[in-house]
Amino acid sequence: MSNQTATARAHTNIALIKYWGKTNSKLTIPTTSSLSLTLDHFYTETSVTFQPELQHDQIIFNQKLLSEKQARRISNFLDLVRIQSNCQAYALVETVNHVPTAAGLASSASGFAALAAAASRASGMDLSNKELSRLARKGSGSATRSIYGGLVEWRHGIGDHSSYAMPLSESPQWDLVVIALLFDKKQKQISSTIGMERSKQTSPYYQDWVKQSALDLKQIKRAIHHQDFTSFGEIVEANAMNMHALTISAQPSYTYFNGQTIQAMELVQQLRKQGIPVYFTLDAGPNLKIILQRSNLAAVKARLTSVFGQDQYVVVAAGPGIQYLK
Ligand code: 2P0
Repeated sequence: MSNQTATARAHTNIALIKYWGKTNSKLTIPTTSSLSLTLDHFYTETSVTFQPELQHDQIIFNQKLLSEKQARRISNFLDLVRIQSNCQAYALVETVNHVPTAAGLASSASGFAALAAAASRASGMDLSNKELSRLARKGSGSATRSIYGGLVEWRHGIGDHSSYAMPLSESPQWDLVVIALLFDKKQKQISSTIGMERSKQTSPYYQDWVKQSALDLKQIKRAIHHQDFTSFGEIVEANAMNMHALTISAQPSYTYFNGQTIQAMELVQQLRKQGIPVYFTLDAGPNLKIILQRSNLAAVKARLTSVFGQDQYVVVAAGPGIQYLK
């Protein structure tokens, strides 16, 4: 096989209806379906070349060569690509992340989506987006959704073939904007993988979460259909809080909130009291994301700037699905 390089860019996504737990860890089959918005500002670009002369995979992450131990999760994923494509060679992987790593901005989502796309192409496969979504899922659950742009639903399915993402059939008319607050760029203490498993194993509310999540998904689709932003926002916020209740109610208990997270939640609540329809969500990190319509952006920014520094937030909007750069 001649060396062939493929380069792909994938954007990260923010879950509006969260994925928090697996029925099958090896295949990353989630306990619930989820819904996300792919974001325009945060992305990963990855190049992959399979090279017969290499003795092991070489992963260069943000210009730094990873040790074999650090590269293990990526190498394990490349093994899946090698099996699927019948390619024997090790790979040179160069990846640049434009996402604050592991601070609840789901860098693993864009990371494994870009890797799935670049590695599958470089190995000679030409996968459909559905097949790519299934492949990315085995790297990281949230990556399943980053194959597509805009609003994306990941149906949990019952196994490898039925668990994949697809774009939502209806789009809202409103111009959705997300303000991502950046309180903490540090690596999180409890990874999503460990956190969600602990919640599933020990939270007494886990089964209630599974039931409520299915209801939330149904109702948010209804809100989108009816162009009802208020219901949309209320469901997003309640679903996030229910997910975070699973962290607090786990044994041992943990939380991704910090003091600034709570302060920002209060600010969102105050804005709502003033009649501005804004809502929040947050993933496995302290960085609150404010969900709003672009028509209210100036008012919300003015209020934010009175409390947080201008370098503490980024305004993002819907972003595209997977892109091949070479
Ligand atoms: C999500 N989050 O739906 C959820 C909601 C955060 C909160 O980051 O174990 O990194 O690799 O499948 O995809 C999901 O965690 O976990 C996640 P793995 P992943 O986006």
